[in-house]
Amino acid sequence: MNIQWYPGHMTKTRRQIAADLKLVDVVAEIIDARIPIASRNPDIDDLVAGKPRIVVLNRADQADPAGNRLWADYFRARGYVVMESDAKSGAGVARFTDHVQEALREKIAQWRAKGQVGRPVRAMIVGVPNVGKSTFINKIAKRKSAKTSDRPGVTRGKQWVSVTQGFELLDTPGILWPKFEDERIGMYLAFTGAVRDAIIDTETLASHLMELLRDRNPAALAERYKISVSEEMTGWELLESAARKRGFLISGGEVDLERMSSILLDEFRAGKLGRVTLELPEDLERKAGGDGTA
Ligand SMILES: Nc1nc2c(ncn2[C@@H]2O[C@H](COP(=O)(O)OP(=O)(O)OP(=O)(O)O)[C@@H](O)[C@H]2O)c(=O)[nH]1
Ligand SMILES: [Mg+2]
Repeated sequence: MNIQWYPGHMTKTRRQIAADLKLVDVVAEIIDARIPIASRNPDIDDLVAGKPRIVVLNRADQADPAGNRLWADYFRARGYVVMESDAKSGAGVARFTDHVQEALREKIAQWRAKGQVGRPVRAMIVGVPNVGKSTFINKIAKRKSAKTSDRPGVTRGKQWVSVTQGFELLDTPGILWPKFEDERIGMYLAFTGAVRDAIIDTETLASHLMELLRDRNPAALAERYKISVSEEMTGWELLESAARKRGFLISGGEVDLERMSSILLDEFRAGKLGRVTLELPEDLERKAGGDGTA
């Protein structure tokens, strides 16, 4: 399976982000708490070189709470200011302002020393498509300034949103990178809806998701589809079993795997399969030999 999705406008966005960096004091990287590895742009360090950074584990409501804690510790241990949020309900977002202050502590002291009191603070919000950047900004600003929707590629251009006088946020369109170094990354981004479905074979994608859910949250899977789930079952077997249970049949007694696949993906995205963290820090260590930068 080869997933690539790098439309032309993303090249433009990267250029725009690089150009706008000089206008901001801090960069908040919004990542999906269910897939903190896959939803992190591997080029981000180069792209935002030297700016103070905040890592926001968004969609924390859809991820496993224990997973959220592990990831927060992981990023904190690497020197990032970290927060968890559910931008949809607004839980956790109010702490953003404090985190900005924390990330800018040295800067603010320098400004003060130079007599620059009341200097405005500007934060750039970056992340993959559909992770919740615009929703996060709207919740902080307490009004619907930025357009949001449950599909990737909604924000098309940059937009400044003023939170209070002297505190502004810059919304940016979601970006991906030209090449996924590992095919799993494209797949994980497709599970969560960061890349469009149309570019991937739905059944293959769903069978992989079934296997992950089998390993990470078998109880939720069994409960949702009223099927028995065991370690030896393949993703295809699980899909077939769920399709039968739901009565998705096509002529000749065959099961309609395509229909079941779309439903599984929709239900996963809608949070109906429980809170699940698909990637854990230990996956990185296994893969990268422990340096955590894969
Ligand atoms: N459950 C849950 N849903 C969220 C959260 N944050 C955003 N959403 C939903 O995710 C969808 C996408 O949100 P957007 O704010 O448009 O995402 P975006 O990152 O701005 O997307 P692009 O502009 O396309 O890059 C919307 O339907 C939001 O309601 C969250 O923390 N939890
Ligand atoms: Mg947006």
